Amino acid sequence: MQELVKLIQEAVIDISNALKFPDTSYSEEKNSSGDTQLKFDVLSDEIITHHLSKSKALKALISEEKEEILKFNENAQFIVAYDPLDGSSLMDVNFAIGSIFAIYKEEVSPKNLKAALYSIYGARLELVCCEGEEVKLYRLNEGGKFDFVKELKMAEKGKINATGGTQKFWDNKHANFIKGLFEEGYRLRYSGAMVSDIHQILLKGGGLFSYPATKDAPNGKLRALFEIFPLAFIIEKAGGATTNGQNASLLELEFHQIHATSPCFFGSEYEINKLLKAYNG
Ligand code: AFP
Repeated sequence: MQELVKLIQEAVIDISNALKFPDTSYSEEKNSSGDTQLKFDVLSDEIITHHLSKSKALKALISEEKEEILKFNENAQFIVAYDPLDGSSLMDVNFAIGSIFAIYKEEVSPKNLKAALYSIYGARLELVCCEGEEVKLYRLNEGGKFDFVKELKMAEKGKINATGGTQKFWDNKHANFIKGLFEEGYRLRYSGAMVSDIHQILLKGGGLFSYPATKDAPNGKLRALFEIFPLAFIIEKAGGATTNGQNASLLELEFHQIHATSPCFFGSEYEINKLLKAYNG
Protein backbone atom coordinates (compact mmCIF):
# COMPACT_ATOMS: atom_id res chain seq x y z
CA MET A 1 0.00 0.00 0.00
CA GLN A 2 2.96 2.31 0.64
CA GLU A 3 3.74 2.21 -3.06
CA LEU A 4 0.18 3.34 -3.91
CA VAL A 5 0.43 6.23 -1.43
CA LYS A 6 3.72 7.27 -3.05
CA LEU A 7 2.17 7.13 -6.53
CA ILE A 8 -0.79 9.21 -5.32
CA GLN A 9 1.72 11.79 -4.05
CA GLU A 10 3.37 11.90 -7.49
CA ALA A 11 -0.02 12.25 -9.21
CA VAL A 12 -1.24 15.14 -7.04
CA ILE A 13 2.07 16.99 -7.54
CA ASP A 14 1.60 16.67 -11.33
CA ILE A 15 -2.02 17.87 -11.10
CA SER A 16 -1.01 20.79 -8.88
CA ASN A 17 1.70 21.81 -11.40
CA ALA A 18 -0.72 21.51 -14.33
CA LEU A 19 -3.23 23.69 -12.43
CA LYS A 20 -0.82 26.64 -12.56
CA PHE A 21 -1.50 27.14 -16.29
CA PRO A 22 -4.71 25.18 -16.96
CA ASP A 23 -7.15 24.92 -19.80
CA THR A 24 -10.39 25.74 -17.92
CA SER A 25 -12.72 25.06 -20.86
CA TYR A 26 -15.33 22.32 -21.09
CA SER A 27 -15.02 19.16 -23.18
CA GLU A 28 -17.99 17.82 -25.13
CA GLU A 29 -18.35 14.75 -22.89
CA LYS A 30 -20.52 14.06 -19.83
CA ASN A 31 -19.45 11.80 -16.95
CA SER A 32 -21.70 9.09 -15.49
CA SER A 33 -23.25 11.56 -13.01
CA GLY A 34 -24.40 13.63 -15.99
CA ASP A 35 -21.96 16.50 -15.36
CA THR A 36 -20.30 18.00 -18.43
CA GLN A 37 -16.60 17.27 -18.07
CA LEU A 38 -14.03 20.02 -17.99
CA LYS A 39 -10.92 19.26 -20.04
CA PHE A 40 -9.05 19.44 -16.74
CA ASP A 41 -11.32 16.75 -15.17
CA VAL A 42 -10.21 14.44 -17.98
CA LEU A 43 -6.54 15.46 -17.67
CA SER A 44 -6.53 14.89 -13.88
CA ASP A 45 -8.09 11.47 -14.40
CA GLU A 46 -5.42 10.59 -16.98
CA ILE A 47 -2.60 11.76 -14.68
CA ILE A 48 -3.88 9.60 -11.81
CA THR A 49 -4.42 6.56 -14.04
CA HIS A 50 -0.93 7.00 -15.49
CA HIS A 51 0.76 7.02 -12.05
CA LEU A 52 -1.31 4.38 -10.26
CA SER A 53 -1.17 1.90 -13.12
CA LYS A 54 2.59 1.53 -12.43
CA SER A 55 1.78 -0.46 -9.28
CA LYS A 56 1.71 -4.27 -9.36
CA ALA A 57 -0.50 -4.12 -6.25
CA LEU A 58 -3.33 -2.48 -8.21
CA LYS A 59 -6.35 -4.66 -8.95
CA ALA A 60 -8.62 -1.94 -10.34
CA LEU A 61 -9.36 1.78 -10.54
CA ILE A 62 -12.76 3.37 -10.07
CA SER A 63 -12.98 7.03 -11.06
CA GLU A 64 -15.75 9.60 -11.01
CA GLU A 65 -14.75 10.33 -14.60
CA LYS A 66 -14.86 6.71 -15.82
CA GLU A 67 -18.15 4.96 -16.58
CA GLU A 68 -16.78 1.49 -15.74
CA ILE A 69 -14.22 -0.09 -13.44
CA LEU A 70 -10.76 -0.15 -15.06
CA LYS A 71 -9.26 -3.57 -14.31
CA PHE A 72 -5.54 -4.29 -13.90
CA ASN A 73 -3.91 -7.27 -12.17
CA GLU A 74 -6.67 -9.68 -11.07
CA ASN A 75 -4.46 -11.24 -8.38
CA ALA A 76 -3.49 -7.90 -6.87
CA GLN A 77 -4.97 -6.73 -3.56
CA PHE A 78 -5.97 -3.09 -3.87
CA ILE A 79 -8.75 -1.18 -5.60
CA VAL A 80 -8.37 2.61 -5.66
CA ALA A 81 -11.54 4.70 -6.05
CA TYR A 82 -11.02 8.41 -6.64
CA ASP A 83 -12.53 11.73 -7.58
CA PRO A 84 -9.75 13.25 -9.74
CA LEU A 85 -10.88 16.86 -9.27
CA ASP A 86 -13.53 17.53 -6.66
CA GLY A 87 -15.04 21.01 -6.99
CA SER A 88 -13.84 21.35 -10.58
CA SER A 89 -16.77 23.65 -11.40
CA LEU A 90 -14.94 26.19 -9.20
CA MET A 91 -11.83 26.20 -11.42
CA ASP A 92 -12.98 29.36 -13.16
CA VAL A 93 -13.19 31.29 -9.86
CA ASN A 94 -9.79 29.99 -8.69
CA PHE A 95 -11.07 28.52 -5.40
CA ALA A 96 -9.27 25.70 -3.63
CA ILE A 97 -10.25 22.28 -5.03
CA GLY A 98 -8.80 18.80 -4.55
CA SER A 99 -8.52 15.10 -5.40
CA ILE A 100 -9.96 12.37 -3.14
CA PHE A 101 -8.72 8.76 -2.92
CA ALA A 102 -9.98 5.60 -1.18
CA ILE A 103 -7.81 2.46 -1.07
CA TYR A 104 -9.91 -0.69 -0.63
CA LYS A 105 -8.52 -4.19 -0.05
CA GLU A 106 -10.02 -6.95 -2.25
CA GLU A 107 -13.64 -5.69 -2.34
CA VAL A 108 -15.12 -2.22 -2.49
CA SER A 109 -16.81 -1.84 0.88
CA PRO A 110 -16.19 0.62 3.74
CA LYS A 111 -15.25 -2.43 5.87
CA ASN A 112 -12.28 -2.94 3.52
CA LEU A 113 -11.13 0.67 3.45
CA LYS A 114 -7.42 0.60 4.32
CA ALA A 115 -6.47 4.21 3.62
CA ALA A 116 -8.00 7.50 2.56
CA LEU A 117 -6.24 10.56 1.21
CA TYR A 118 -7.12 13.90 -0.26
CA SER A 119 -5.13 16.76 -1.74
CA ILE A 120 -5.95 20.46 -1.60
CA TYR A 121 -4.86 22.59 -4.55
CA GLY A 122 -4.94 26.02 -2.94
CA ALA A 123 -2.30 28.67 -2.48
CA ARG A 124 -0.10 25.67 -1.60
CA LEU A 125 -0.37 21.93 -2.12
CA GLU A 126 -1.49 19.97 0.95
CA LEU A 127 -2.17 16.28 1.40
CA VAL A 128 -4.19 14.68 4.18
CA CYS A 129 -3.53 10.99 4.66
CA CYS A 130 -5.00 8.38 6.98
CA GLU A 131 -3.46 4.91 6.68
CA GLY A 132 -3.93 3.69 10.22
CA GLU A 133 -5.48 5.43 13.18
CA GLU A 134 -3.98 8.89 12.70
CA VAL A 135 -5.01 11.61 10.27
CA LYS A 136 -1.89 13.41 9.10
CA LEU A 137 -1.49 16.72 7.30
CA TYR A 138 1.43 17.14 4.86
CA ARG A 139 2.56 20.19 2.90
CA LEU A 140 4.70 20.23 -0.25
CA ASN A 141 8.09 21.86 0.36
CA GLU A 142 10.30 23.81 -2.05
CA GLY A 143 12.24 20.63 -2.84
CA GLY A 144 9.11 18.91 -4.16
CA LYS A 145 8.67 16.60 -1.13
CA PHE A 146 5.81 16.38 1.35
CA ASP A 147 6.67 17.51 4.90
CA PHE A 148 4.61 16.25 7.82
CA VAL A 149 2.90 19.24 9.47
CA LYS A 150 0.69 17.81 12.24
CA GLU A 151 -1.90 15.29 13.24
CA LEU A 152 -5.50 16.50 12.73
CA LYS A 153 -8.16 16.01 15.40
CA MET A 154 -11.78 17.08 15.61
CA ALA A 155 -13.06 18.85 18.72
CA GLU A 156 -16.29 17.74 20.44
CA LYS A 157 -18.18 20.72 18.96
CA GLY A 158 -17.43 23.27 16.23
CA LYS A 159 -18.67 26.62 14.93
CA ILE A 160 -18.91 26.04 11.17
CA ASN A 161 -22.10 25.18 9.29
CA ALA A 162 -21.41 24.10 5.67
CA THR A 163 -24.86 23.52 4.20
CA GLY A 164 -25.16 21.81 0.79
CA GLY A 165 -28.11 21.22 -1.51
CA THR A 166 -30.58 23.69 -2.99
CA GLN A 167 -32.49 25.22 -0.07
CA LYS A 168 -35.85 25.41 -1.85
CA PHE A 169 -35.70 21.60 -2.16
CA TRP A 170 -34.90 20.90 1.52
CA ASP A 171 -37.63 19.32 3.64
CA ASN A 172 -38.87 21.12 6.78
CA LYS A 173 -37.01 18.81 9.15
CA HIS A 174 -33.67 19.64 7.56
CA ALA A 175 -34.45 23.35 7.17
CA ASN A 176 -35.40 23.63 10.87
CA PHE A 177 -32.30 21.77 11.97
CA ILE A 178 -29.98 24.04 9.95
CA LYS A 179 -31.83 27.14 11.19
CA GLY A 180 -31.36 25.88 14.76
CA LEU A 181 -27.58 25.66 14.29
CA PHE A 182 -27.44 29.25 13.01
CA GLU A 183 -29.57 30.39 15.97
CA GLU A 184 -27.01 28.70 18.23
CA GLY A 185 -24.28 30.89 16.72
CA TYR A 186 -22.85 28.71 13.94
CA ARG A 187 -21.29 30.57 10.99
CA LEU A 188 -21.97 29.76 7.34
CA ARG A 189 -18.91 28.46 5.44
CA TYR A 190 -19.59 26.76 2.09
CA SER A 191 -17.44 26.98 -1.03
CA GLY A 192 -19.02 24.31 -3.25
CA ALA A 193 -15.98 22.00 -3.14
CA MET A 194 -16.71 19.31 -0.58
CA VAL A 195 -13.03 18.47 -0.16
CA SER A 196 -12.14 22.08 0.74
CA ASP A 197 -15.20 22.56 2.96
CA ILE A 198 -14.36 19.41 4.92
CA HIS A 199 -10.68 20.44 5.06
CA GLN A 200 -11.73 23.71 6.68
CA ILE A 201 -13.86 21.89 9.28
CA LEU A 202 -10.98 19.46 10.01
CA LEU A 203 -8.36 22.22 10.31
CA LYS A 204 -10.61 24.42 12.46
CA GLY A 205 -11.37 21.39 14.63
CA GLY A 206 -15.12 20.97 14.14
CA GLY A 207 -18.45 21.94 12.63
CA LEU A 208 -20.89 20.31 10.23
CA PHE A 209 -20.81 19.59 6.50
CA SER A 210 -24.19 18.45 5.19
CA TYR A 211 -25.51 17.35 1.85
CA PRO A 212 -29.07 16.13 2.55
CA ALA A 213 -31.67 14.26 0.53
CA THR A 214 -33.62 16.92 -1.37
CA LYS A 215 -36.78 16.89 -3.46
CA ASP A 216 -34.69 17.15 -6.64
CA ALA A 217 -32.00 14.66 -5.44
CA PRO A 218 -33.67 12.15 -3.06
CA ASN A 219 -30.43 10.13 -2.78
CA GLY A 220 -28.26 13.21 -2.32
CA LYS A 221 -25.61 14.29 -4.80
CA LEU A 222 -22.32 13.09 -3.39
CA ARG A 223 -20.85 9.80 -4.50
CA ALA A 224 -20.28 7.01 -2.01
CA LEU A 225 -17.14 5.17 -3.14
CA PHE A 226 -14.83 8.08 -3.90
CA GLU A 227 -16.26 11.05 -1.98
CA ILE A 228 -18.33 9.92 1.01
CA PHE A 229 -16.43 6.83 2.25
CA PRO A 230 -12.88 8.27 2.14
CA LEU A 231 -13.91 11.55 3.78
CA ALA A 232 -16.04 9.72 6.39
CA PHE A 233 -13.03 7.48 7.17
CA ILE A 234 -10.83 10.54 7.70
CA ILE A 235 -13.39 12.46 9.80
CA GLU A 236 -14.11 9.46 12.03
CA LYS A 237 -10.43 8.59 12.53
CA ALA A 238 -9.87 12.24 13.52
CA GLY A 239 -12.48 11.80 16.26
CA GLY A 240 -15.51 13.20 14.42
CA ALA A 241 -18.74 11.46 13.43
CA THR A 242 -20.82 10.84 10.28
CA THR A 243 -24.32 9.71 9.33
CA ASN A 244 -26.74 9.53 6.42
CA GLY A 245 -29.48 10.84 8.74
CA GLN A 246 -30.51 7.37 9.99
CA ASN A 247 -27.38 5.26 10.40
CA ALA A 248 -24.88 5.65 13.18
CA SER A 249 -22.10 6.03 10.59
CA LEU A 250 -21.73 6.49 6.83
CA LEU A 251 -19.18 3.66 7.00
CA GLU A 252 -22.03 1.19 7.74
CA LEU A 253 -23.54 1.69 4.29
CA GLU A 254 -23.07 -0.68 1.33
CA PHE A 255 -23.64 0.16 -2.34
CA HIS A 256 -23.60 -2.06 -5.41
CA GLN A 257 -23.25 0.59 -8.09
CA ILE A 258 -19.94 2.36 -8.46
CA HIS A 259 -21.51 5.79 -8.97
CA ALA A 260 -24.14 5.45 -6.20
CA THR A 261 -24.92 8.56 -4.12
CA SER A 262 -26.22 9.08 -0.59
CA PRO A 263 -27.32 11.90 1.69
CA CYS A 264 -24.36 12.55 4.00
CA PHE A 265 -23.37 14.50 7.10
CA PHE A 266 -19.86 14.88 8.51
CA GLY A 267 -19.02 16.72 11.72
CA SER A 268 -18.09 16.77 15.34
CA GLU A 269 -19.90 14.49 17.80
CA TYR A 270 -22.13 17.34 19.00
CA GLU A 271 -23.55 18.33 15.60
CA ILE A 272 -24.05 14.73 14.41
CA ASN A 273 -25.89 13.76 17.63
CA LYS A 274 -28.06 16.85 17.31
CA LEU A 275 -28.83 15.98 13.69
CA LEU A 276 -29.75 12.37 14.54
CA LYS A 277 -32.17 13.66 17.21
CA ALA A 278 -33.68 16.25 14.83
CA TYR A 279 -34.08 13.66 12.05
CA ASN A 280 -35.32 10.75 14.15
CA GLY A 281 -37.19 12.41 17.01
P1 AFP B 1 -17.99 19.50 -9.03
O1 AFP B 1 -16.79 18.61 -8.87
O2 AFP B 1 -18.80 19.21 -10.26
O3 AFP B 1 -17.66 20.96 -8.90
O4 AFP B 1 -19.00 19.13 -7.82
C1 AFP B 1 -18.55 19.29 -6.53
C2 AFP B 1 -19.44 18.58 -5.56
O5 AFP B 1 -19.63 17.23 -5.93
C3 AFP B 1 -18.93 18.67 -4.13
O6 AFP B 1 -17.57 18.88 -4.03
C4 AFP B 1 -19.70 19.81 -3.55
O7 AFP B 1 -19.86 19.76 -2.17
C5 AFP B 1 -21.02 19.72 -4.26
O8 AFP B 1 -20.72 19.21 -5.56
C6 AFP B 1 -21.65 21.06 -4.39
O9 AFP B 1 -22.92 20.90 -4.88
P2 AFP B 1 -23.96 22.11 -4.82
O10 AFP B 1 -23.51 23.10 -5.86
O11 AFP B 1 -25.27 21.46 -5.18
O12 AFP B 1 -23.97 22.70 -3.44
